[in-house]
Amino acid sequence: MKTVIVLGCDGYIGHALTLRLLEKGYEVYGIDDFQRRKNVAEMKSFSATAIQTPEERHKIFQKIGRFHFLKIHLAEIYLGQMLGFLKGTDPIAIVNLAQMPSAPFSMKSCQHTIQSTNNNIDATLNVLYWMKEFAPDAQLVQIGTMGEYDPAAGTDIPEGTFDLEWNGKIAKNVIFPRRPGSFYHASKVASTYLIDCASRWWNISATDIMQGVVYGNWTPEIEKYNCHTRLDSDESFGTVINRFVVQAIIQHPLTVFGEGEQKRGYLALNDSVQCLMLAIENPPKKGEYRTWNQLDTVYAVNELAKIVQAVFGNHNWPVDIKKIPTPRAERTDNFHYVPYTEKLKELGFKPSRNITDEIEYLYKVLFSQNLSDLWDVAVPKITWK
Ligand code: USQ
Repeated sequence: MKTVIVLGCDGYIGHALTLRLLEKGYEVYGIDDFQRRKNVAEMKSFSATAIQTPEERHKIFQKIGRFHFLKIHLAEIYLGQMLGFLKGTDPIAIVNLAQMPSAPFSMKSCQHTIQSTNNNIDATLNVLYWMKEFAPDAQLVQIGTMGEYDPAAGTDIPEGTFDLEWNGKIAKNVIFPRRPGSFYHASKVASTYLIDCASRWWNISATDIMQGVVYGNWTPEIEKYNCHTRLDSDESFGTVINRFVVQAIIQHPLTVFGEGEQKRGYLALNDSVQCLMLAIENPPKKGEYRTWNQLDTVYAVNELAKIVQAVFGNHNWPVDIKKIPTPRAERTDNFHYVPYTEKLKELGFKPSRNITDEIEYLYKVLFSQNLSDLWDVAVPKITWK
């Protein structure tokens, strides 16, 4: 039986990935400190899907397969506890989803910036040191973000590295320039360089994934075990499609930021999990640092709002769209955004969920829930200024 360690197994993607791994017969060691639950409560929000307590989740996991759990804050020097928990394991992969994933949350105050960057950078360093000593042959699968790049850079966005031509000379495989859009995104840029160092100095194998915006809540395992992952809609932890769907349910106008022409790459939760499994099951060569862009389709925010409006319209459910000033430091006009996504396709990635079907699914899951209290978290209050 192969072992995978999932850091952040209680989070939005970590929960869905843990279910998939157990269903496929992997032994899973999960670590989490329930920070996401705490941070969402701090936003005075809650998951729109009804989710189980950690204890209830663990019972479900343990019915499916071999699941072990440790509650620990990975950004602290903890080695004793973690060593005891993972002693004797021989993982093929450590998937690092134990990250504070929100740009707005990281911009809320100095304390939130430090909390976010400390969590993301120090946890990554701890994991790298642990791997160096105890799992040198495992692969690190790290969730980075497409937001490490400047979306409006003006050039196409290659997958991680490129050949830099300067003054008539060419440097091969240079890390493509980063220009993060928040302190959260900057913490992921830092992790990219830390992992690249560990790979060059310690021969650690790593897949550093530049992931786009994930949305939705369906995976076959979530359906089979009736075990939803969370679905946030507050300004910090709700990604835009999830926010728009919840706003539509509570009949709040969809909050398009600025002109709404800003483009990003999106992928459904089930496809994010599919890609992570491809990374786990197709490891890089020993000591290789590889990176790819993980997304399905590029949309402008205006297009997303219209798609949500149309799906709800089919249910005779009227939805308004309202443009509000963007609270972020971002371009919201129409710009060139062409990220390459060849590497995942080479590994066999085929999108499994269409955006309309996923929104339709969310409508069915959510429409009977009482979500009116989420009205108060619809309009953003955190600004970059
Ligand atoms: N947006 C709106 N209205 C809203 C919320 C967002 O117009 O009510 C717009 C934003 O201005 C932005 C786009 O939608 O242009 C995406 O925003 P988001 O909040 O869905 O996503 P973002 O802040 O970019 O972060 C999310 C995840 C993060 C991940 C990132 C990938 O929270 O963990 O790294 O997506 S990417 O966007 O490619 O950097």
